[in-house]
Amino acid sequence: MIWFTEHWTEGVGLTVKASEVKRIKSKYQEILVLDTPEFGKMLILDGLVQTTERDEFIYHEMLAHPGMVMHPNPERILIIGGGDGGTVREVLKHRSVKEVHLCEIDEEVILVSEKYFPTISEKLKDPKVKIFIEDGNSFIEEKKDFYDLIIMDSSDPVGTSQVLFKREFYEKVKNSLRKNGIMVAQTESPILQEEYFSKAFSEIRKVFRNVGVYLAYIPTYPSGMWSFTIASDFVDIKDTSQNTARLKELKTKYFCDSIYACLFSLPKFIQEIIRKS
Ligand code: SPD
Repeated sequence: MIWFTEHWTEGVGLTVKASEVKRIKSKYQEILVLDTPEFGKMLILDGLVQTTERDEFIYHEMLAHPGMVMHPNPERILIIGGGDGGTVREVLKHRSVKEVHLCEIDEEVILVSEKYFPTISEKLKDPKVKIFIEDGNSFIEEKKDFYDLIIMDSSDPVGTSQVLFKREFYEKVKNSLRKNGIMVAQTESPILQEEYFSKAFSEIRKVFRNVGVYLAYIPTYPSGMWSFTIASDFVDIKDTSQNTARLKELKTKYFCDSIYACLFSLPKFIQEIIRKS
């Protein structure tokens, strides 16, 4: 048994007791799989927790479903990052989906997930899924007016992921969306990573006409309070009274109609951060 700590800030961290299952040095990062009594297996990239068997559903459902439900008919989906497959699994719960493209820079993440996280990666071999081992920032340049929903399932804004939090990247995302297209990105903790959160929001707002922020509570992510930013030029994302029949059909454990109805209800201090961004 070891004690693993993810350092959330200089003075705060998450520490878990675990047995080490696998440690791999890929071309891009160190991949660690731990087995913990409370959270089951945990996937860690360069010392940062990406997902755990116990709470992954919260993040993946909340990243995938709000945008999928808001879109009038989501057929072609792009996921950037997300090599563990959790977001793929969630988008495939929607009957309208014809094609899912997964663009992951590090093939090792996919291989590790297929081996150690079968319940998360279970849909990666679905015939609707096409996997591209590429840098999302370059991949997206070649696809114009193509996707209905683009989901940024990136790791934290360090190393190769930094570029995915910048205005130039969001411009490319917008060009790759069809009319009625929607983009959603994980945008870090508004408490412990306020600067990243606020910067991502302001960069996205420079590019898209309609932008909204919503939250979910994820125990193994810094502070537990996690933000997602969703944006579109043509869909009125703030109107969560649309398409609710589709929502009721979904088999989920966290996302539900009452969460959707008040998706954009935010604590006052977050409204304030957004106002100042
Ligand atoms: N600090 C954790 C942020 C991780 C976001 N991406 C997770 C990928 C899971 N599919």
